[in-house]
Amino acid sequence: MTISLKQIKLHRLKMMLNDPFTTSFGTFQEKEFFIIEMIDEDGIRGYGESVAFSSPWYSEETVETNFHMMKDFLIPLLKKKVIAHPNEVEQIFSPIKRNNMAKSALEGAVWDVYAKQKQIPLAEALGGTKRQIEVGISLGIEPTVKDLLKKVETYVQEGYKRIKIKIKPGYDVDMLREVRRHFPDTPIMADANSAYSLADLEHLRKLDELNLMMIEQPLAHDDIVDHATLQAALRTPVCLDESIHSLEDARKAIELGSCKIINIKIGRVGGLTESKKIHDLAKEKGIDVWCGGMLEAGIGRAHNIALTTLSQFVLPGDTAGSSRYWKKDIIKPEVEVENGIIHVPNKPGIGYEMDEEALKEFTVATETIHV
Ligand code: OSB
Ligand code: MG
Repeated sequence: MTISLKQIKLHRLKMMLNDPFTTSFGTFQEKEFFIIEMIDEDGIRGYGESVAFSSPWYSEETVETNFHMMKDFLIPLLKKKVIAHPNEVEQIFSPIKRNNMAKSALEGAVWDVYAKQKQIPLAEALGGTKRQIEVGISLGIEPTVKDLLKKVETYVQEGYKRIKIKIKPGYDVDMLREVRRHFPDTPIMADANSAYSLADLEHLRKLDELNLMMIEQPLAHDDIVDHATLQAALRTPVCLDESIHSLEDARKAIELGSCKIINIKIGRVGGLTESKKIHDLAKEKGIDVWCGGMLEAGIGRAHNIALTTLSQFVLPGDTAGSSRYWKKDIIKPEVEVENGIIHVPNKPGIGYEMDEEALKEFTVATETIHV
């Protein structure tokens, strides 16, 4: 069996988050992104989602650069290609430097087509074995600690397996101490999105009293050297997010001792194939991994669920239920979280149907390309 693509549709969507989400970089409530629909010669449809944001605060990619890369460089590379296995897509895209989120959006759709052709769940195609996954939730910066405590209470009650809290200078140790006082036994972690430098080392050391699962990306988005210095000085495990774009980055970070944990985001590392490679290396080296989130709609969420079924995803990830983000998601059924658990769908491919009505409602433009 091989994959021969006939058509690729780039659907540009605009959706409103239920609640504004604030990080150390700013607040957003509206999300614009691409859903990729690939149709093969037998009419099988595979879906991918680009996780790039409208502005380049998290990484250099944006919705607009993704469109440019997909349309003008990446899709032309797929033209007239017969693909035997989705693992080959990474190689096909290798003439193009970086732009991992654009590559990943397309690669994810190829994986979905592949699994649907074989009539197996995407999780199985990836080599995942878990039938259910444990998930946590990521909470943005709140106006007051009281607001935050209320949110933590809500999601602890709902059964989420860990609570991640965004931090920034001035909203960190004291706030977390307060959260810890109210929730002495809850698995809690903090995500700084690069808001600190080594000059804050003494301050960050205070986190060691709070029994946090980890601190995520405390230092620069492109650093693995200072993180090694920090990790050597902290008992709290350091987890890298923004700094890891590839298997090679992961290898170097592990060798340097820059982290004890890696957050794998499919888009950030260029796709499911690279995600699997990082997972396998982490497993070999005894590094724990978990699946990070990018405020995805249902298609991206489905890919995250499938990836998380791999065995070294031993820590709960960011993949909360659809309703935490959206009044209405674009898949049927929506992603449901019950007591912190998602049951992995066993239908072929991503295991969720596109909700065509919702897709139409949220689409602002579609580009159809024949391949
Ligand atoms: O750093 O993990 C991050 C959201 C947008 C961009 C970056 C991050 C996040 C989150 C939320 O933490 C994850 C989610 O709920 O999807
Ligand atoms: Mg992060």
